[in-house]
Amino acid sequence: MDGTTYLSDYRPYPFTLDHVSLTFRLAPKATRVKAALSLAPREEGAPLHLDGEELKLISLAIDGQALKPADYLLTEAGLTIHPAALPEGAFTLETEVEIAPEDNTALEGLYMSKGMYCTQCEAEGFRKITFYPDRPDVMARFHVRIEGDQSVLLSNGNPVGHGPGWAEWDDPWPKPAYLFALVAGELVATHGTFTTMSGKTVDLNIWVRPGDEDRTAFALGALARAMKWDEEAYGREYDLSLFNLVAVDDFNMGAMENKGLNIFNSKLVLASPETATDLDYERIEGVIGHEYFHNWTGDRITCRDWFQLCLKEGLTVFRDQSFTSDMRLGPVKRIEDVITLRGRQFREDAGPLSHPPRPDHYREINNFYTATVYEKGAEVVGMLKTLVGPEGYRKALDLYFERHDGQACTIEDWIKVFEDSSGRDLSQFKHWYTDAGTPRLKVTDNFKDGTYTLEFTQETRPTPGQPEKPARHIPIAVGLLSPNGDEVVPTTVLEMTGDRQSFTFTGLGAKPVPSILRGFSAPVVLERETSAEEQAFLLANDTDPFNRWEAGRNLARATLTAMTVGAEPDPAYVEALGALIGDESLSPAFRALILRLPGEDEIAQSLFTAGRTVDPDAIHRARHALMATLAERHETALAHLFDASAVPGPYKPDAASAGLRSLRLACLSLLSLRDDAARARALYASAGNMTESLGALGILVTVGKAETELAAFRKRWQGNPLVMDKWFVTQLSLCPPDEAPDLAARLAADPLFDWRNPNRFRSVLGGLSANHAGFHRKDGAGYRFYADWLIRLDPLNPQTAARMSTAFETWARYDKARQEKMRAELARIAAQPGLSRDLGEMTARLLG
Ligand code: 0A1
Ligand code: ZN
Repeated sequence: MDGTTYLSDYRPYPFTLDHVSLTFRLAPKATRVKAALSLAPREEGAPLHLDGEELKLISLAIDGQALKPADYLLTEAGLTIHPAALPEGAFTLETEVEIAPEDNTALEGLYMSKGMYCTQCEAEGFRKITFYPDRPDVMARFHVRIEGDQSVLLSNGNPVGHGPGWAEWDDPWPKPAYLFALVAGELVATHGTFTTMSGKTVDLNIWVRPGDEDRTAFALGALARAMKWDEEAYGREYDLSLFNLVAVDDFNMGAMENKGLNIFNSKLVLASPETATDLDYERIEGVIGHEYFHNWTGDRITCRDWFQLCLKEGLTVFRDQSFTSDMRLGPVKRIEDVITLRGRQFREDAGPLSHPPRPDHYREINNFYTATVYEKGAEVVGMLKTLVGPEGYRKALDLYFERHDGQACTIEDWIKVFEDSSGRDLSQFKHWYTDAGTPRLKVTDNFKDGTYTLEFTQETRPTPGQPEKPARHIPIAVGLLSPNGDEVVPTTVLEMTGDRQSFTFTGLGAKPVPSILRGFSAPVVLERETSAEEQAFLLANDTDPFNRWEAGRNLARATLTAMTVGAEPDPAYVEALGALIGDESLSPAFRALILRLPGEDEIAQSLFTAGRTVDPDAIHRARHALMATLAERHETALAHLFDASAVPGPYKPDAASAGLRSLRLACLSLLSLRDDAARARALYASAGNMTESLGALGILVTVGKAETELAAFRKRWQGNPLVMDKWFVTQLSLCPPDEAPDLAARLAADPLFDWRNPNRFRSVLGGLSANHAGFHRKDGAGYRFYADWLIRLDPLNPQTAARMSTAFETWARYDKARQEKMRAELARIAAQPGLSRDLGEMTARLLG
């Protein structure tokens, strides 16, 4: 395909770049950027190519001598200097360009957000700032001078001087350009310090716009906890004496790990009990951890090229998941992570966008910041840890840091570290990185004369461009329970390497009940013909919390899928759930998870995987009917639990309090089907925190009784855009499906819907697509609305438009009529004149 980049085409850059000196003279419409690059050729006679887009070239010189037009070629993609115009040996290239941050609506490169200057350079945004070898394997030391009249002027590394209207920064650590950052604005800091394990003091600053500073305390604490955790869990110490973190309101993604100057979407920094939910608090801590952990896994050791993205992202997600697991409740965190993995990555892997964690070609790299690279990438790291054990893992990581510090690495380097430190051959394991698709693991069992046999077969369906699927190396954690509920074989990791493989357990008195894939030890779909009684037994008795929850989930999924074609709710499930509601030995957070039914998209996904009809309306009705049955059957117990799980005292975001609130709201969502939403209305009226306000509001929306509360919420929070995002999402995602497309159109006309802001845009479009039956309304109104807005956003912000287009990735699941409507919208987008490369690549792949 035209404009495609291939992994196999990788060549090292033919020059070394030791040092960069940048001077910015800031102005909204005409910022001047001067750059001096100290370069030296690594091979004879190579032309010097520098990336550069949307730059107005003002001047160009080598060693102080201006270049003549015949010395270079300037194109839309960059600047190439002919070899004949280059001196022998080392030289300094000086450029000056002009850019217009105020006109930068793509939010990539240097742009403005509410009057403040900020940058986003990953993956290829630096080339919109200056001419440069914008590739991660070129690592240089940066010196930055900023001239501007803002009170705060920040860049990476250490401050080396400042005066009225200027500041200079020096970053001692060589880094690729994607980690460059600059911020200038009227900002205020919440300040703290952290003493590292070797006794060094680090200054910590959380920078926000004036007025937001009372919502920064949690972020500051989270940063200090992350720093401490990385020392304890990985032996990694921070390596500068200053760590700046800035919140911006206009940001395409969650946050960015720029060296010493992290830039965050403000929704992942700002939190107070009145404005943030428990989930927001958990995410803020997790993302602050994530970006901080990148300092070692991303910044000190970076990626050779963008195909290796999961080298930093998979590992760093794995690290942030472990951090949250240690800060909160480990088993609950694991269940949440698997719900996300299945909801996003399995869905991606089952459709036209399926790709390996390490892809081998792309048109637009920004389209590969995916659930597969991030979440599946993290699962692959988790499997490596399972295979070599916790000590083997630590040994491997120690070797990784020792061997590769300061380098730009590949997945091959990473695997080699595990091979060298463990002595194992991981060549088959590597398929997890290079092959797309979710393996399906079938299992049958047999018991004879005290010997129990588990037989597994694995199969991965073809994915785009990869028809052949060699067997994967799969760690399968298994435990066996005796019929009376005792564990007779504790967790054992079986290693499957063949297409079909058996494992035996001897000396058993009776046929055991197997608990397979404990802790979700591999990202596969487990297929096992099993009875509802056996799942209920595991739900009651399994010692592995993940599989205990999984048994409940299997029961719920099975009964829901049967109900979509007219079956009654399975009593085995309804009764088993009743037993758990009141089980005080289980944590409230865990019980809350068990009480929450699988979402409609998850049910659709499992029907599709099983080759069955996916009818969004039938799924919606089935889910509602099952909730009504549970509510009726367990009303008394739920009411009791609702009363008993009120959290006394002022709001605290800790895991235990959050677990109680989550359980209480799970009870409330069922009880509201019995009490005409009286309890929900009362809770909304009395709630002193956003978790309960929003939880109650969502329940009222679900039962169609939220009019007064929605109006009151809007009135109270209209001045706080981050809170208003919740208002948009909640009503759209939870309203009766028939109403969703029309409501979306109404909300898009609300003056508070500032569609150019990515958070706002996502709140309305994401809210609609989260309403499964609403988005898929038969008449196609949901699809049309959604496509209209992608078309509108694309010329301004292609990256966000392209990301949001994944709402269409599931078209193959649905009936012919819906398929045709979805594809027609994709074709309509694809046919837009001037469509961006981002959205163009997405629609082409989505259409297949
Ligand atoms: N590296 C960041 C996320 C990020 C990725 C791409 C971006 O623009 C295309 C922006 C941010 C992280 O993993 O947090
Ligand atoms: Zn990351």
